[in-house]
Amino acid sequence: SRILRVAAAQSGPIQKAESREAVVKRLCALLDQAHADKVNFVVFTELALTTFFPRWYMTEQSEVDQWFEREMPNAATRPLFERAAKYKIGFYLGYAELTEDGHHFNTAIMVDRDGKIVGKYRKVHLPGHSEFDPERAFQHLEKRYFEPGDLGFPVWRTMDGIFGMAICNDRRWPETYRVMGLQGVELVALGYNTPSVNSQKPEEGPEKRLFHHNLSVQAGAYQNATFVIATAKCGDEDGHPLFGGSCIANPDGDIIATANTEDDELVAATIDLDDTKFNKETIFDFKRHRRIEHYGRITAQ
Ligand code: CDT
Repeated sequence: SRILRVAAAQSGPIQKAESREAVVKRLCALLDQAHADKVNFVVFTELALTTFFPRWYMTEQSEVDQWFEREMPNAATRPLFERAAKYKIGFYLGYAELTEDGHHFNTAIMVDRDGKIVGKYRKVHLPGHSEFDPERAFQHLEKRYFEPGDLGFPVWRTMDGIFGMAICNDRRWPETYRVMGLQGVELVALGYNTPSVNSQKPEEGPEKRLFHHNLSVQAGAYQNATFVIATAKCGDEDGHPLFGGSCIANPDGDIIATANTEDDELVAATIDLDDTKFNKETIFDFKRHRRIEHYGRITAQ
């Protein structure tokens, strides 16, 4: 058996005016809780250091760039790395990345229990739009501020398992999980910021949206025989509600732990990575059962 104690470290709302330093203090408090609960690996959320800024329409690139990190760790996040390493807790952290050569990505990193960055993922499926849309109740400008990720969906052999990463909208696409599933992934870490209402369909509220979230996470876990840890940033950010529902799904597609609040909350579970084996070797033994001669359309234009 390969037992791990894992947690979704859910974030409550981060207001536009909140500093990185104040946010990192909150994330460190979640690490303290994780340490007290003997957790080995935590998943923070997407864009964990700031408000969900793609809801704001900006025209000045210098204003946009204030939401991005030029290096990681940096002065603001170093206390998080140090505390996690002291506790021997690995983590996933989402943030906006500005590269040395001027590229903008919605990024997540995997940090091992010694505080070393072992993996980086850049969000592939960017939802929303790139120009101000007066028809929407609120904006979702990810396509304006980010470029699609250029690293694919790798997996990493770390912390005694095979780990993968995805970010928010990626969870709705079966291809996300399958590309990692084909590499034997055992644990997918994922952070999200999802508005509680559909900006283009006001009658679609939190209940239906939480259903689609759970459906996507549970199906991805089951169909690829992997654990999935999905962590929200949630609550009311400057008048814009995001739903909670952080959860941990097992390789049978069951949700084994879920959040009760829309605030900072640690959602922990003890898992055995060897529990991925049965489904990987039977119903989802990809080598024996896939029929790729019929799947061409999936990668054709
Ligand atoms: N952050 C993110 O990707 N959110 C999207 C909202 C979709 S509505 C434009 C999501 O899929 O949850």
